[in-house]
Amino acid sequence: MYNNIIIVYENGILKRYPKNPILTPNKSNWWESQAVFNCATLYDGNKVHMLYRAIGEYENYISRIGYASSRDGYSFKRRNKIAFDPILDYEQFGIEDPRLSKIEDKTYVTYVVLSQHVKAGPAVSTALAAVNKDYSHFERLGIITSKEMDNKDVVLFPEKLPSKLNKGGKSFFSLHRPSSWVGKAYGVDSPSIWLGESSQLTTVEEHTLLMKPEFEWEQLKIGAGPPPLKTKYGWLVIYHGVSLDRIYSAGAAILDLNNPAKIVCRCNKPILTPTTEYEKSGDVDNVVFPTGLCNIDGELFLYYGGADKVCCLATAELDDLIQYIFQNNEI
Ligand code: BMA
Repeated sequence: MYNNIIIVYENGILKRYPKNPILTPNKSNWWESQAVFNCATLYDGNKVHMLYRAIGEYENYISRIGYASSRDGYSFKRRNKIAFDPILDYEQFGIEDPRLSKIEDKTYVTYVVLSQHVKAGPAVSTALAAVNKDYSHFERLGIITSKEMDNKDVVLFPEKLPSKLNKGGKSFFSLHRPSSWVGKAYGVDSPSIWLGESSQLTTVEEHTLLMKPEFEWEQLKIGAGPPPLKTKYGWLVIYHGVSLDRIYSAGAAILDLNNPAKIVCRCNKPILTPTTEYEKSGDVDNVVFPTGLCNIDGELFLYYGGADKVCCLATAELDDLIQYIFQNNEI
């Protein structure tokens, strides 16, 4: 029904940084000369640390990861050297879309790997690495999704939460998007966001369907954006939703603080949708792809990829965004 129509969605509550994009390709470094996008961020109370996906050539389209940091959240200083390079077998076709979480005082990055050993069948998995304090060393902890299927958009909750598996205990939780878990057996018609529970960060033992596409602007598929952010209202989950005509927008929901399987509130409108030139036109057109979220003194900084070409920023007061989600709640 919507196939041939370009739908223009109303824009949300976030304000774009007027000096967007905040990072553009750097022609003097071969590895980031063509595109820099989909950046992970982590605020340590002093600095915003950023890992971003970088493309240096279109022949093989292999992604690498660069590092940048900022004192104010707006202007970023980049390191010249590649921060994280695909060197292992399972990374050999690239490492993409990092997401940063701090858990029990350690920094972790989940990242998409395109690997040879899944190339004959599914091609996309997610791996985990622990990151040292100055983001110069990545201790690889292996692939954390099942090798039998494509699974990306994996993000980790920053703390352990009450377990469903082990009464009275606590577990690690994650969000993930198994592409093939679609159909009657799974209760969904298109790729959806699942909640994972586990006793270790490197495996998932229990899966619960959390959110499936509900609205026109996310009808094709949805996937988690940045790791959930703890607020007094619940876990703030920002995700991407893709329409049938392949417009990528950002959506938002709030999960119960002690039971992340419970959706408190879900916004029926996108909170940000491609509108500007740098979101509408790039290596893949019409893409807003959120991957980083920081709360800096009550102001939310949402970092996102624009059209698979540049890194961008949009901000909102935390309370305003929460109010907007409640006002447009569909649950
Ligand atoms: C997704 C991922 C993202 C990308 C988006 C839009 O499937 O590959 O890295 O930004 O598509 O092309």
